[in-house]
Amino acid sequence: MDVGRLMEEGRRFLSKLPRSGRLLIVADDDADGVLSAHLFARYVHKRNPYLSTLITITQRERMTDILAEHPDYTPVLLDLSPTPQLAGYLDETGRKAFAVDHHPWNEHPHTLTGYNPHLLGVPNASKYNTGFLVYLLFRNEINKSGDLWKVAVTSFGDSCYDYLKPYYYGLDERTVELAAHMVGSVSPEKLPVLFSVLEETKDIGEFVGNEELLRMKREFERGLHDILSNLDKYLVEGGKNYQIIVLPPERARFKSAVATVASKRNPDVLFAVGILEDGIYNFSLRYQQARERKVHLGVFASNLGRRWGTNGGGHAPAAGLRVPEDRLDEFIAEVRKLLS
Ligand SMILES: [Mn+2]
Repeated sequence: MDVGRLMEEGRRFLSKLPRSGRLLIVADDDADGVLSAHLFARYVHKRNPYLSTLITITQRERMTDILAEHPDYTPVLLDLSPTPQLAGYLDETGRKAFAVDHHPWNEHPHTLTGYNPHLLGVPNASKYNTGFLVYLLFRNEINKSGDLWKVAVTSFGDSCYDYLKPYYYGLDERTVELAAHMVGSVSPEKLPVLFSVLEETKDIGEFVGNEELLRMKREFERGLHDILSNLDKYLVEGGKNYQIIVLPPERARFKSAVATVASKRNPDVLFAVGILEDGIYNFSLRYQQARERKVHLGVFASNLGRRWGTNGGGHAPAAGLRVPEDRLDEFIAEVRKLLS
């Protein structure tokens, strides 16, 4: 069974981690990344008390800079697939790194030890989200400490929740959803608040009752609603089955939520929602009908990222892609071609 194979591979992965020294946990800035970072740091430390951990939440294209800024740490990437830049950096420096991830990998530098179901050829590998993989690594300790609800929350937005439900038997689904939205609403500068709440709460009931996090969630929802009800204002180009939307930089934190919600409301439309920063459009791509239409946004994004020397990648229905400002028309033409 696939989960059995993943557990076995997880044991091998853990045995390769250093027993002492400093770990730099670099995690994606979404609910799966943030909660995985919290769980990984907490349980790797319980297991190896001589390891110290530092958590950084970031975007994929910033990874290499962050590693270079912390030369004395062993990096552990969570929910982030290696970029060509990172592969070049690791190959050049020979620096050892680790990664727990469920995105398809196009790069695999030889000094990177990965724990990723895609590397094992497991079917539907993307659905074993990073939170679930971290759970497999530390499951005895997580079960004992009553932290299983955090694993459930990581998986909520990652389309594997239904599949993983038996593992979370007994949790109320609406409460898990609320907790996932609370995590997803925290702005980057407020992440320390979230991490301290996660350290201190003993169960999901206490977590969803946290007033400060609930206030952040309401604020986020107001902003999201405001954008979604004025989406035409941000439309750059649209056809019958695609919409290219560019939000102003001050709305950057709403980008992926706008893409996800808009595409769930219009499953037969491909949404590209981007922000222009430093001459590059950073797009979130979503297409609910990707699988039925035999479209893989992750492959699409990774090919274009390679062509333009930027970054792209992800899953079939959800991916990220950086498009140089002067390639916007070419990008739109590629979207049309993909859907035709
Ligand atoms: Mn994920």
